[in-house]
Amino acid sequence: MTPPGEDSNHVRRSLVDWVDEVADITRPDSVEWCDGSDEEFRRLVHEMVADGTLIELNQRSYPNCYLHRSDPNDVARSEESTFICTEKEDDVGSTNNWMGSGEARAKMRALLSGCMTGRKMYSIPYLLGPLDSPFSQVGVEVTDSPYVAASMKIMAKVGHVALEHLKGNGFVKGIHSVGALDPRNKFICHFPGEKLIISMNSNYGGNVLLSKKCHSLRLASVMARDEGWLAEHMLIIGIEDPNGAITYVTGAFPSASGKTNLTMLKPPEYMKEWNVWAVSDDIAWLHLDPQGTFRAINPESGFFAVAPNTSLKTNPRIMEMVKRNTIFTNVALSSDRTPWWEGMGEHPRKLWDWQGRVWIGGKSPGSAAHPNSRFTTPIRQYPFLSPEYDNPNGVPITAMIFGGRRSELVPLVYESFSWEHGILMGAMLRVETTAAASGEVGVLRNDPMAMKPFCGYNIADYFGHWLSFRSRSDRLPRIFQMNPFRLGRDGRFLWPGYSHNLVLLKWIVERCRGEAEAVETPVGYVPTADSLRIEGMGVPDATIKELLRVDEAAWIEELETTRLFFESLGERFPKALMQELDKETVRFESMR
Ligand code: GTP
Ligand code: SPV
Ligand code: MN
Repeated sequence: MTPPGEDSNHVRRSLVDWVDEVADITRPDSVEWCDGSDEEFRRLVHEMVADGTLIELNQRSYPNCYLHRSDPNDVARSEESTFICTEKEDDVGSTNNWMGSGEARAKMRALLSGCMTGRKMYSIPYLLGPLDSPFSQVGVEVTDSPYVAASMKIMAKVGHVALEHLKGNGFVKGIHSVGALDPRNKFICHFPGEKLIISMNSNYGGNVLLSKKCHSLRLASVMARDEGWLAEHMLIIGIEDPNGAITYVTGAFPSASGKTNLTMLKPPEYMKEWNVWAVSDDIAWLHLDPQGTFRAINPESGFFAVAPNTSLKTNPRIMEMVKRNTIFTNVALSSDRTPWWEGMGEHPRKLWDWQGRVWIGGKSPGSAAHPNSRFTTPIRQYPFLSPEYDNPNGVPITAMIFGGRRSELVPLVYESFSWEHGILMGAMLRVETTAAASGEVGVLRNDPMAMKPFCGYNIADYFGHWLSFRSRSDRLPRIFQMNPFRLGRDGRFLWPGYSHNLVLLKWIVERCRGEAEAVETPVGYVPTADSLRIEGMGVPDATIKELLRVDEAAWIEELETTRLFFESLGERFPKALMQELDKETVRFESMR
């Protein structure tokens, strides 16, 4: 693509000027404008196969699929290197890392100076969201990584289409350089005031596909606060019942906690007459329509999702989808040049693990695929993509679900009493950490609304923003929580999960219609065992009862822990939310 040089449109002009400015600082040998075409993708891939950046997979069984191996020290998002850069620390709050914007600018400028010398700089204009949607946004990412350039073609609408959608409100600017992959100088800096992202010394998706978490969540959440909408770490699905009626719901679960799998759920045998249509597997932008209904769009055009434990058993729809046009990162490679990961099935006799070490006969020590190995696939090729995916106005949301990995305590599924109580449910989310971010796995931590790593401003203000919708609408979605991750005494999952999660979705849909039965408990409306039971489901009644149990003593402790967390958020924490917590505490006390 030639740079849109002669263009008279001043916004396009300023985009080109900005790219020139970055090139003046970073000093690449050349600048290439990406047009997002298949031809360009083939060329990028060809170059990367030639220099070993990508490995071509078996083109008969995996056409147009490639394997990328990252640096072993650069395999997940790195929260300790992620900063929100503003003037005042209080603007970002205690759940974010803060850097003064002046200091950050100086630091980044020094790191960027000449960092692309000897390399090509790719300039990638991208559009997030449907064509001609009032909610879509334009960004431009410049990067010296061809892996990022190729992946961005999958994740966003790249090229002319972005320039055509440039409007008066400008565009988000992103600068990425792999630098020397120096971990001590790894920074992912966000400047909400300038709609600017600078990412240095990483080449891992979540740190470098800047359209994703950096733009669509951290910067967009700030815009959403200022403009009265929501940018959330949420899947969006349409649940079709046997009569063909479709109910749209969103679900906020933390990283590596089941969003993609719920989005691409294949109904089990005993619910064959139902279906789940995918709108988004990771991010939702939600705007109130004039009637007060939240309408959700997916800003993304591709999936960047977890590989391990995906199998024909757990999720055949994903297995089928990733068989073409997919870039795998850090999975293992079988001797027939097909990808392999833990949980896929039988361990191949010979394989190369994610670091390229060969193992023959028997299991590789450690894991063959990295626990956070992922694949990038265009959303268009998913056969059950909702026809409403392209709707410029988004889909109307009836319910929102919060969830996360919680081996104990949290019931399988239940409903909040009100919008405010639902916000409490989301704000209270305390879940086990996963391999999606560097650091220890399985540690309980607060991850309110699954946005701990992604909210670009003070989380106390964020709760206030959620509460503010009450006065703007009387058609707010119902709020639920689900937890398919409870463990039994034997350390195994009590609930079979995956396709069986449709049982929970059915209950949620029926609750919204005033149909399914529930019992009132201090934490919300919990299903009766009967209301979840379906002929053929094969989960023993005793297990369902255990999964629905509200453990009074453990919940009271949870509320106390939550109170400490809320108090740690300081003066800006909304009183109305503390009152919701008080009310829940009183509900338990009055039971005694
Ligand atoms: P991000 O892309 O990091 O935001 O993650 P995600 O929320 O989309 O998670 P994903 O669906 O990719 O699932 C992460 C891991 O959890 C994978 O290994 C899945 O196989 C596993 N998983 C997903 N759903 C279930 C479930 O219902 N039960 C169990 N036991 N595991 C699940
Ligand atoms: C997550 O970690 O929540 C992801 C993957 O969706 S990443 O894009 O790396 O953040
Ligand atoms: Mn995610």
